[in-house]
Amino acid sequence: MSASSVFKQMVEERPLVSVMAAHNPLTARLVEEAGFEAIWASGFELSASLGIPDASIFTMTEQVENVRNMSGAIDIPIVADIDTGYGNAINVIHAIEAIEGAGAALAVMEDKNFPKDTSLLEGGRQDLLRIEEFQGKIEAAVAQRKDPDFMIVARIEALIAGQGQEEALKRGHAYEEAGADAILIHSKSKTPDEIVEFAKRWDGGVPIVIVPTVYPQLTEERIRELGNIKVVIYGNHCVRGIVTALRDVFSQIRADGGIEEVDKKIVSVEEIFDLQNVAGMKENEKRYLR
Ligand code: SPV
Ligand code: MG
Repeated sequence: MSASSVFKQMVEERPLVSVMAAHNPLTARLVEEAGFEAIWASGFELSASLGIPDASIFTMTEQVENVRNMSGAIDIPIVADIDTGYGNAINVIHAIEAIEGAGAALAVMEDKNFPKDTSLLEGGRQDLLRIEEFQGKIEAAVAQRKDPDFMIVARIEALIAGQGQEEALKRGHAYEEAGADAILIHSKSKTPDEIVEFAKRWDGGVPIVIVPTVYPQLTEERIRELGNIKVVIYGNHCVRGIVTALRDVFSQIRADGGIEEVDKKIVSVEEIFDLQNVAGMKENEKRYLR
């Protein structure tokens, strides 16, 4: 079964699919090891890992390469964040061909103008695309995919842009009509109320995807109770976890003036060997090195 079919089947059969961000093969392996069902190839995390803002600065090629590297390292599906599709519908055609070819199982595309600004930034530029133009981009993506199970997720930024529930619902219906297989409704409201209201009012036929970064009170148990939210994406907990852990370890080494104490609490070098699949290399050495 293709990665696209695996993901689509999970959405259809499980109460909720839990997806965690990653931005390179090592972090993708840790996501898989923790038991998440898929990887979120997050544009925010890729940007952060490059030390730049998440504002359409890294290129399509960089995200395609990132997805290709991760897909070679893990067996769970990859949900590719393709931002705005890197331009208009013509750019989307190339983006879908490249990202599917790199091993992504599905793609999420947002209805903002290119170049976009990141969604959770206070005072960020949140210009929405005209509905008809985004419908054209969805239709281009649907026509371009090779695997019919490669889901095209249309991401609605109306709540992020402060345009309200009516606009968000209208866009959801328009995007479903254009062929989207799911909608992602994003919110930067500090409470889950806005998302809960959207989910209750959503009467379309396709499932909902959410990214509860700023309303973490909405647990998986509560999401499942809502019924029509089928995918939860933890958008940036990989890079935030790394920064938290590294600040702790690095400051302790500086404070202690050495690594003796820290050595007792960080993973061993052998655990890194495992994550590098050194054992696989050693087997190959036995077979092929003569
Ligand atoms: C990402 O992780 O790249 C996202 C989610 O698109 S957010 O940063 O919340 O917009
Ligand atoms: Mg993103």
